[in-house]
Amino acid sequence: MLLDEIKGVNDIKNIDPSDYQELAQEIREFLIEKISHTGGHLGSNLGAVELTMALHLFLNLPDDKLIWDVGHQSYTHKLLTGRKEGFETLRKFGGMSGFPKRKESDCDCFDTGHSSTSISAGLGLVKARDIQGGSNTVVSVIGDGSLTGGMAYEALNNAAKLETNFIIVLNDNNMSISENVGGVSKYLNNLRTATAYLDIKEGVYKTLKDIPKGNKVVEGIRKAKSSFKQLVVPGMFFEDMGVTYLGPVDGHDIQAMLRVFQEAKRIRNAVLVHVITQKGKGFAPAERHPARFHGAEPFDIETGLPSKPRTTANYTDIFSTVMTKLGARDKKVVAITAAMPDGTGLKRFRNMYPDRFFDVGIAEEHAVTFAAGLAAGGLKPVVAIYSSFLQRAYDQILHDVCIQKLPVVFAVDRAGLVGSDGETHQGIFDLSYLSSIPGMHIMAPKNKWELSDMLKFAVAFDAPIAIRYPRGEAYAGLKEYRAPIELGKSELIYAEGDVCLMAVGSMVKTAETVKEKINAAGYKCSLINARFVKPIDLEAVKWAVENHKLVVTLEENVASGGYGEKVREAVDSLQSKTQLLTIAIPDEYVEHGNVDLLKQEIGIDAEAITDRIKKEMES
Ligand SMILES: Cc1ncc(C[n+]2csc(CCOP(=O)(O)OP(=O)(O)O)c2C)c(N)n1
Repeated sequence: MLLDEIKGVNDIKNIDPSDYQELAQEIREFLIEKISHTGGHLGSNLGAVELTMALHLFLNLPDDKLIWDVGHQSYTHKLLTGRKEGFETLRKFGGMSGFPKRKESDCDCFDTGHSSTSISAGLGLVKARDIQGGSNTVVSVIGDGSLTGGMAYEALNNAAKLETNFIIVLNDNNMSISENVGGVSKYLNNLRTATAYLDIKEGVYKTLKDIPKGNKVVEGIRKAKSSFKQLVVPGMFFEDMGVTYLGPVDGHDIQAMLRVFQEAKRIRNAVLVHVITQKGKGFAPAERHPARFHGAEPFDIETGLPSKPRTTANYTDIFSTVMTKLGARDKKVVAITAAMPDGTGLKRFRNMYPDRFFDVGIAEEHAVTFAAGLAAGGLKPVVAIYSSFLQRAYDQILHDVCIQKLPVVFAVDRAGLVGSDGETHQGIFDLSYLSSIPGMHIMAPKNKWELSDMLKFAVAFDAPIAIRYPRGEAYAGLKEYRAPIELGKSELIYAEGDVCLMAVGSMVKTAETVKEKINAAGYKCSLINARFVKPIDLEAVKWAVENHKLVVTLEENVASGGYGEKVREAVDSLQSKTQLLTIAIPDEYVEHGNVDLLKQEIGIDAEAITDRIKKEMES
């Protein structure tokens, strides 16, 4: 096995070039086998095998710096930097992360997870190099999907002033998670078909480089802005900005990429190398269904089907169904996603009402202000964005939606712990950041019926409102508790005494188990489903403190700025002596791992909560 010869960084340089193809094949087989057990970002990684090999052959890590945008495609990079054993524990608690982590290797020079950051970070590393007199090479690798994110253009705009080398590799597989969308995608499509030009250009450059001072002439040609060039040079958009464009080059041809990278390294400004790859390459099911294999659950290698087929509906399914019903009922209902039609469940809405569906690309900030515009124009926009990605749009929510009190509905999916994607993807801050914005309203459903009721309530509501719901199976318990949703009103589920649990969303289910355990320990236990985190139900808080010895708030959000803090404030204002216990996620970043394990680890599982309550009651 060639792969066995790679024990650490730069070992790939000892492999004979005639064996590169075989090594690529071994890497693909290795990744398919491992990810079939652990789950992970298969498609993006299979597409980037040769690109990563070429970059490792070209660069001298860790002195040179390699930044992976999003970072979900960094598995081959991990393999080539001595982390083969880590794949046994990929994305598991305490194991290897699915994303680059500085704490994991000195070859991971910058942590990523959210898209479109790599050019900014790379430019920072370039400037740090230049100011300190360094000479290392800096490469940022960004996908065509990630190039739809506004931050990438802010960085390109800034990089255009550069007078030293900075290489940006555009890994273009024509796909985001789903089909890439919009003008950028269209533009790249045109460039892809311009391969004939590259052949001419390469030929001319080769000849020029062989003559004395030929390199200078090559540079001169690159910088020239003749009208002829305007007509024939692909990548004019980048070139006009001041970023040299090279390509397109076949991203599965290592030698071709090495030639272009060497050429790119000589250029004394920012240079974009356009590399064409195929998502899922080498595994037929992933080639056929790139969206399904973007982030795959464990699967059967023979069939490509999930090892554990899903039998129950998750919250996204419920959201998806209710959105189609609301779309049928009211022509003013429109839906917006930032490059996640599959993940958010809006694909069905898109299929049924294509004119009222908008995939804006990986552009959460734009998605929110665009929704504000739609609302100002008289429509009822529902923006579905994962909790952690919505963090990006804080100012747009405040400045464009809430100050103007526009009726935008935020469907905040993946709220709470998400598991194997780790720190960057945990949705544990939304209650804090959303509730700090005046004019925002926030709900969280206890079960699948309540999500449906809340969504209907939200669409009829005439002000900014968010519904946060978690990843995974939609709770089907407590079906009989379905009192109509009323603004700022919680729902009393059990009224007993001693301990009162006030739980938000997903924690209502946990609270039911806690209640059983508390009852078994000889205490009475009431349970309130908070429903609203903003505004909170002050009457319910009053009832809780007046009728119990201990009030316990439970939420899957960090403690700082969360529901518990709001209840504490309310209790303080009542000047009550009732004890208060806050169950929340500690103010820390929670790493990757199975969600149940993570909950145990941070003490928000039923066992740990019960123990804490018992201690409080005994004290
Ligand atoms: C801010 C943000 N929004 C959404 C996502 C979810 N996401 C992860 S990868 C991805 C698509 C990236 O496409 P591309 O850059 O072309 O990489 P590919 O997977 O095709 O290699 C998206 C939307 C994210 N990581 N960050």
